[in-house]
Amino acid sequence: MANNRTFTMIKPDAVANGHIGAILDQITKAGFKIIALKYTSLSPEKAGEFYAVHAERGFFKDLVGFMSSGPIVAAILEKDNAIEDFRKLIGATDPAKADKGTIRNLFAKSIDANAVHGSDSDENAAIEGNFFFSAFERF
Ligand code: IDP
Repeated sequence: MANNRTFTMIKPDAVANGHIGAILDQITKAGFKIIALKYTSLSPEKAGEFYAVHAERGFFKDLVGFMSSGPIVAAILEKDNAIEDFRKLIGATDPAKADKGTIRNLFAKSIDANAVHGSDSDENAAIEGNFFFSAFERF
């Protein structure tokens, strides 16, 4: 099943700004099938664990603070070539550099509050999906 699933979060900024419906609409219109979906939140500890790969970066503390600042939506998505196609759909990390019409271009305001997460590899998609969903919660 490699190469056909990715994991996403709608981040606290986009949830707070009322963009859940519009973002899920963009995702499904782009051909992604929702395999698992959850409205939840991250404690600072859980956010630190999720982003552990960035622990040494200067922005880590702000990232953890931001990601635990309010509710998020977590989802597992399915589509051929899911990782690459989803990263194209969301656009560059910095919304100022994201292509027109991408989710970050449309809904994000800054590089830290950038509306959505998208896995960067098949391996991380599986790890991140398992972080949020038990075997009973995904199809
Ligand atoms: P990605 O989310 O586009 O894969 P990563 O480099 O994996 O980007 O960074 C993870 C998250 O960390 C980004 O989505 C963003 O929220 C935050 N981030 C990355 N670079 C910076 C930065 O230079 N300043 C503040 N936050 C950053």
